[in-house]
Amino acid sequence: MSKLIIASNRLPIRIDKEDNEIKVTPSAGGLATGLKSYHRENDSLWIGWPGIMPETDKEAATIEALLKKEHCLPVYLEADLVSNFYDGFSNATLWPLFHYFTEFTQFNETYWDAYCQVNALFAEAIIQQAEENDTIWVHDYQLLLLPNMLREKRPDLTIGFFLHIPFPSYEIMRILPWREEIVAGLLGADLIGFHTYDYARHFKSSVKRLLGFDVEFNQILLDNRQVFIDVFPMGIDYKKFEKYAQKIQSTPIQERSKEHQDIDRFLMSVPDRKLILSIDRLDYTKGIPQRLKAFRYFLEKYPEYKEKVSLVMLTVPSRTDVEQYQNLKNEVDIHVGNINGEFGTINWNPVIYFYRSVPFENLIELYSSADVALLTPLRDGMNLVAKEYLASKVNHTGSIILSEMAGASKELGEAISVNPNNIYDTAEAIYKALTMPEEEKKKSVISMQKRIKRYDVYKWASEFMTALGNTVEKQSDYHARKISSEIKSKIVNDFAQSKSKVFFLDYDGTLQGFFDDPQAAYPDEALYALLDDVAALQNLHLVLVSGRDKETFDKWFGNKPYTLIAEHGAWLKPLGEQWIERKAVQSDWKENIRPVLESYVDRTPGSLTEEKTYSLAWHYRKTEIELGALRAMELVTYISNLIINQDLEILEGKKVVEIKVSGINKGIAASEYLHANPSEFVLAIGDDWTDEYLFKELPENANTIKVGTENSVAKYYLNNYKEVRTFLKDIIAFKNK
Ligand code: GDG
Repeated sequence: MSKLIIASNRLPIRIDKEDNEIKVTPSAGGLATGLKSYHRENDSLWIGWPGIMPETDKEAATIEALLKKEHCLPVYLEADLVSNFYDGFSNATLWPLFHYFTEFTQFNETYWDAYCQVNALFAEAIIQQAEENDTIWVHDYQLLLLPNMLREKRPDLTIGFFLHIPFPSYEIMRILPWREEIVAGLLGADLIGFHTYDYARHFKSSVKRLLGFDVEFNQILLDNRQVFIDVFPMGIDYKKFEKYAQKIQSTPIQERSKEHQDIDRFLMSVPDRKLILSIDRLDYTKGIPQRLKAFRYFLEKYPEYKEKVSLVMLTVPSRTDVEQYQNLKNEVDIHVGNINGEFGTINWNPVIYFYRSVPFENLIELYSSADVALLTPLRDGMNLVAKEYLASKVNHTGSIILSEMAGASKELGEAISVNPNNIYDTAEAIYKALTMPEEEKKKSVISMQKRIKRYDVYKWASEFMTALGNTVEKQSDYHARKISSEIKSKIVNDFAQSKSKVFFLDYDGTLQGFFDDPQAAYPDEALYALLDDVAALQNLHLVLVSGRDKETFDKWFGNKPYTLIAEHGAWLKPLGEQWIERKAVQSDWKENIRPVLESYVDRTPGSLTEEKTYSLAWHYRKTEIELGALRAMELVTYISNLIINQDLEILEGKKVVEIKVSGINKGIAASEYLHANPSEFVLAIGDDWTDEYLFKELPENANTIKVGTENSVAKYYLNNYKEVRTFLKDIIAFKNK
């Protein structure tokens, strides 16, 4: 049975050395907290950096034994590497950039080299452990190159990737000097998951713009496989929080922990005293100074809350070696000092500030005691604290103020939503949360709880794994039909044994690649030579069947010994004869359509029209990608209304919309040809939607081949026009044997 290997920068436990003693502590942070429950239940192997480099073999053995108990395996990193990879490229380049802090983003070759090196070390460690067809689940921004490194070495593996932080808009992503490498690194995965639809949308936009791959809904069509993109908002171990909160609720006050009794005493010492809670790593993305400014403004505007409200701010030390984090710490210290100095009294500190992490039990005590959770990150992939706070509210009390920039805000629609940069609105939100009627609070807490209880971390992980399994099934259908050496021998054998043969070959995308200007895609010398060799095969007819206009086709192939079918079948040039018009129709319809297409050219820079005998086409290959697709959709709707009751139809090809006389398509043309020239062996190759007509109309025993990875009725697949050329060469070579 295949196993699951989880790979993330940090392991769920952290190894430290204190007074020569090896110590194990649970890792803080969203990923570790969320995923460790799933790991425990699913007998997976977790590979990551334990946070320490052993000094002796004995020490390494101790560390590995401790990790093994937790089903973990270490990737050791030298101190230099940690500094350039972790503090450097991960936290001083990717982290600020992906959270839209371009002013903090550092570009440094040494950081980049270390990042590549560490990703390669992870790939090596995984490959050593992975057996055939195992599943690898890679996590987060520290390992963006890993999926493709694994894919290159081990194509048999099923690879999933989940990004825990936002994926930024293309306008931000394009700033990065290594943007193409990063996006290509991720595309090694079979499935890439994000917390929200916006992040997925941004990623697809970068794929299209940076690497030029086509994206169809949630699939990216690479040359040789598909990558699936989907949204999986991460959940928490809901029951664990709920259970623990219930336990403390039912514990009599005098039996509670010392810390909890301190909180109780503090709240009870003044009637109707309220506690606002905020918990985050001390990180500039979390909006801590803005939050403090908002709280200060609240105290100024609503002086009646003096001595009645305190903000308990738990900030967990994080990335303390990075300069911005040290600066932030100083800034927060100053804000807290100022507020407490200005508003505090002998009996009251407006801000109760902790710069440390607390044990899980104390965390739940804080969640259960707080009247309001004030969570105002400037950007946050998800924000699990919001969900944990709600899960701990077993009495359905409390309210939550949540930044609209946190991924969690998409699911927690009943929270009081704020723009964290607007300190005045945030102050008003605090007032609203404190004065909201109990019934209203209860209603919104219950409805949010229902949602996050259902979609907890187990559901999140299992939905991801199910989706990953499904992508593999979809890929395997494609791979089964991909022309292998066995399929190729079968086709070549049939070919050799047949007395009469015909090849129907599409041109653009099948024999030649795409160019921005369609006229630039003329046949190169190698292609002419190849087609001549094909046409010279005994008992074989070569038919080129294309949507191209007959003039271009005539110029390129008019004197060649091939049959030509142009304009999707409107024109036929049998071998050695003149062009024949297959259907006589009037062309006055063009007068109505042409101005419409011209207006689309004016409004869509980069697009152009093309006129053929039976059709008018609007090409948008060179336009801004989304604008072109949007205009194409508009154009199709508009023209559909114009051509009602006319003998016309619309074809949507690759980056082209074509309006043409109906009853003409490549399939009808090819089957008429076959009727007049019956053949034992039929081969048809095409890449486009319009070639599907060809595949459908041909007899059952025809060898139909789709170029590309989109769904097709064709029997087989090849990846691109280069593979088509090689395939044709192989047939010729066989004959020469
Ligand atoms: C990243 C993304 C995304 C905090 N203080 C203590 C403590 N914690 C635990 C909380 C929570 C976790 O740390 C923090 O998770 P967040 O989601 O809020 O934020 P990040 O660490 O930045 O996580 C984030 C997440 O990945 C998951 O995909 O949501 O957007 O930035 O679980 O409970 N735990 C203990 N003591 C503390 O003092 N025990």
